[in-house]
Amino acid sequence: MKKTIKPLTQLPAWKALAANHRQMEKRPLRKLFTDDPKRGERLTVEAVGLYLDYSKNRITDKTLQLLVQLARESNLGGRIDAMFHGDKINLTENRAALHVALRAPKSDMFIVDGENVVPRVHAVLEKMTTFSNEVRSGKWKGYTGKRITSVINIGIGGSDLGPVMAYEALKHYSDRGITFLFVSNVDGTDFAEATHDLDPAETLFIVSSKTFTTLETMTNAESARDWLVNGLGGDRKAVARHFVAVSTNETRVSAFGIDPTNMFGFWDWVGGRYSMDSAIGLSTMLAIGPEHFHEMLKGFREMDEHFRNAPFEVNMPILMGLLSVWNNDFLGAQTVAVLPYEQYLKRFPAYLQQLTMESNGKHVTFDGREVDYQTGPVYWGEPGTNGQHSFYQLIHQGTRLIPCDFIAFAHSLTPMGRHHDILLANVFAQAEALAFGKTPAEVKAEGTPTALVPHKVFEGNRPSNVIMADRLTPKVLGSLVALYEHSVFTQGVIWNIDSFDQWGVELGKVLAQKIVPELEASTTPTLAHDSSTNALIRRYRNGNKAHAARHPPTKRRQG
Ligand code: G6Q
Repeated sequence: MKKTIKPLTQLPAWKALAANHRQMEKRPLRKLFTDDPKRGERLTVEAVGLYLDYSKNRITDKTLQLLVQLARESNLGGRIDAMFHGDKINLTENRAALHVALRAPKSDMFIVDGENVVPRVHAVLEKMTTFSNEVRSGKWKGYTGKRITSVINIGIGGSDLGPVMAYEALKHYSDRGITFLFVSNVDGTDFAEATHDLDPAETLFIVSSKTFTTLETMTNAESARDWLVNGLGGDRKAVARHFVAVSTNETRVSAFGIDPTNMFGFWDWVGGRYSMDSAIGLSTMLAIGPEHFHEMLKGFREMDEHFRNAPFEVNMPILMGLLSVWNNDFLGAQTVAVLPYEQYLKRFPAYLQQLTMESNGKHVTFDGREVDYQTGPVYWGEPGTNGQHSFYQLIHQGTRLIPCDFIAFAHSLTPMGRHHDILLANVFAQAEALAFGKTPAEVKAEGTPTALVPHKVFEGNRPSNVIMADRLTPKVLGSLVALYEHSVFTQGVIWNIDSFDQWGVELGKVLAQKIVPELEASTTPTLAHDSSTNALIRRYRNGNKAHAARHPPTKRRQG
């Protein structure tokens, strides 16, 4: 039953939070920590192998209590139940958002439109397992009888960012006898560079596309098919041994020439950016093996259960989501920096950019009213310590407030001398420096010349979370991703927006489809865009014609 909720800014908890924020101005982090020596142990939560220290946020116990009240007044509990019950919570697309079913054990039930989808999920997992074992063991042979030594995932957005991130994150566990590559950009350079040194006879393509209509993916898949067939003597039968598909669209997969027996399915209730643990993770399973993949699913599942069952006050994704709302809407922070102190997580910020910004970059509520508060912040980041020698300056001493999520592990997967102690010393030091800074008195006491004092002062009072785990395992990665998925959901519920649609990507796609024929036309097209777009199109066409005149096709082929 839909519960009627007042507009967000009319909720009692929202108003109380605004008042609480005014009081907080007088209570910087230095004072909060001095007043409460146990704060750094108290404002923490531990669940499913992850430890979150959120004590360095600009909050008091009262703030926390009000944030939890805000979650209750926003019916977060009801919305969580609706998600897990397979309700069509993606209202604008009239779909369920049931990614939690992707990691359900066989014994669980998740119902969509009256059907338990768990058996279907496990049937696909079993098919992925058989295929992965065959490729990894060398049983699966290419068209000329050679084993597969290179796998290229062709996909974009949700059909790329998760697979790339997971491959990089779990490389330590991967089969080093196979090279994994990811082609997403329609810029031909992406494909050309990926295939540069590869032998088609040993290459397998996974065409990953939920719809199997995405322009970039289909353009790359067609180029891949040409490259493969030409490289193997022109026989199109070779496609069957070198192409598999991950999709929901069997008709289009067949039309492309991929045997549907080599298609791995998923469903419309899996959003692209929530799909890395579906068949979209086929490249991940090929890389790390089915057992590790199942461990990753277990990590997701444990976080799902925690999210569904833990009281709001000790619920890690809910706390992270609420703190993000606080920083964004009350402290006015416009971005969040994600800073993993783990080289294997180098693609994690890019992955989170889609998860967070495509989900919560919305300006109207479910019922189409324009919001009068900020929604999703900009996510960005780089692995530490590299960022320290570049953009951290602005975080420490710039004029903007940038909350940081630091992610660190107690153990390195590649222990080497003192490296890990130095790495971890840095992450702890950064969170400490951001929170407590350095006062003018402290700077003066170091004998700093008076004129330099203002330059060396660190205001501090900059909020951060520190997320720690024992080591980066497949299971921990699953829990970490689910932590952010549910934190994003929590924020979307508070803001009363649809976190599962993405209409904002449509307009550019439609306009590009209109411009392609204008660029390719053999005669000068009539252009009806604005003067800027018209001029750019003309400039491109003129440049191309001049280039073509200088390099006629025959000459280019010889070159
Ligand atoms: C993700 C979005 C989007 C999508 C890509 C690829 O949530 O829907 O990033 O994943 O546009 O779509 P296809 O998988 O259909 O090619």
